[in-house]
Amino acid sequence: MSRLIVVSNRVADPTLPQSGGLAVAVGEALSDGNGIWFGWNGEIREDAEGSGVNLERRGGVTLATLPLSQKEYDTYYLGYSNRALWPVFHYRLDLAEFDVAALEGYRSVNRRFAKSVAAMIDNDDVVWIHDYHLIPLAAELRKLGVENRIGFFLHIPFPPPEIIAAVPDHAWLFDTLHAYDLVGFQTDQDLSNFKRYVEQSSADAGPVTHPFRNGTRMMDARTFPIGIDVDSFIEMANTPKANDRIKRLTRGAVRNHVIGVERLDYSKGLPDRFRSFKRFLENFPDQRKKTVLMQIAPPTREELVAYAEIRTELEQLSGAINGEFGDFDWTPVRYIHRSVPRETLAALFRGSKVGLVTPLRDGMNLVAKEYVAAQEPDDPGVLILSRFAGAAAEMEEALIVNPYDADEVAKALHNAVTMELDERLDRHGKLLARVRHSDIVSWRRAFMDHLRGHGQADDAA
Ligand code: ADQ
Repeated sequence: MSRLIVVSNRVADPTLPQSGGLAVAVGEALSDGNGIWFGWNGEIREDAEGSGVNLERRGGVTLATLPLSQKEYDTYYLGYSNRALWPVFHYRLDLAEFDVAALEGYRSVNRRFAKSVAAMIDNDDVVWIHDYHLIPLAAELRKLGVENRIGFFLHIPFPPPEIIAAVPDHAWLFDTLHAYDLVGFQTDQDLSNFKRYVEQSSADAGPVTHPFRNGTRMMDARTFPIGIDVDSFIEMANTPKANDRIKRLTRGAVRNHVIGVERLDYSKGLPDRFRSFKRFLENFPDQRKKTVLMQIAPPTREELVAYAEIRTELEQLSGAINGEFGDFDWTPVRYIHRSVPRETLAALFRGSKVGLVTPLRDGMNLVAKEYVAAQEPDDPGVLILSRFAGAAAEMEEALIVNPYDADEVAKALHNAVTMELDERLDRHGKLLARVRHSDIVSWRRAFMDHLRGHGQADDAA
């Protein structure tokens, strides 16, 4: 069988448990065929631009990594990927910053990655490129004469064309997507936004066909909702250590733990969540002292102003709620601003009566799926899920909320903490079946089957 070459901004070691589901899934896809995982090693080095690729074997996979220079990190990574594309793709034009140097850095790192990847490709290899950092990579590979099958998966949302219209050079950027054989999105909504964008941008060139044609090349675009490794998460939530943690968590007078877990990112809706929790305490005074919101939000992209601002806002909000409502024996909001081992997360999910997942916009949201997997099947907790998470398209038995509406979220919280066992069992059983149905293995198999050309030609979304 032909080899698989995966390219992503960062490379994770698939043999380390903390690398998470995606790394493990990509690792499995690679070890099936002696594959290579290519990307940045996380280092910033002054001599980066002249340095070669470092090769290491890890559990049947070759990790091929290179460092970035400070300038590349500032322009490609912080500048264009995370100051321009991340906010735009999450519908936040108000936070997007565009500048020519950042765009040039983005293009030049994609060119540098392409040169290194092209040097490793054999004739029948297939290439799978991940996420918004590397959109133009296939186009750069094509320029170097690479004719292999190349796929792209976008982990974050694809916004409506009316939003993309505000991005300088969007025509260049999205035109490069046509260099792929397959482009995958998380949800039908993202796919439909992409199709509308293609239709609008080629309005003068006649009707758009699917698969999309660009000269002699055909690009297929489809939905591949990502999932989790369900059994390994269940196992993690049920170790003796996890049981011990849960006992400690549920000791004392408080009966209802509400858990929130995400990187501290403005797309995750944390200030709105804290305001909704405050509204819950205001509107349902009988729940005070019985309920605690535990929010775990490790820092991310701290060099960017928008991220520093949200940190300050959250600290103020949690302080204000605790000051107004807290008592000697009860702290309503427990806010933890650091990373936590995955096994601890699994235990916290299982020990919490409510999973509160309320992003303002999210590609999928794996935390929602992990919360469901971790629940005690005989006494499960309740998932509250934002309608703006990609996961909401599948997980309709969650309590689906509008995260901007504090009263609605407060009501859902009340509904969740008072829900009878029968209803919790019914909702959880159906949700777990869905999480199992579209798990991480089915996601990567579906994508790889289509990329290798074995997918159904006539089931185009
Ligand atoms: P993220 O925005 O990172 O991913 P998410 O899908 O929720 O969001 O995945 C986060 C992962 O990190 C989960 O596995 C979670 O358990 C873990 N995690 C979160 N907080 C942690 C903490 N404090 N300590 C340790 N682990 C923590 C992007 C897109 C999503 C998309 C995924 C996968 O933004 O929309 O679902 O990629 O495609």
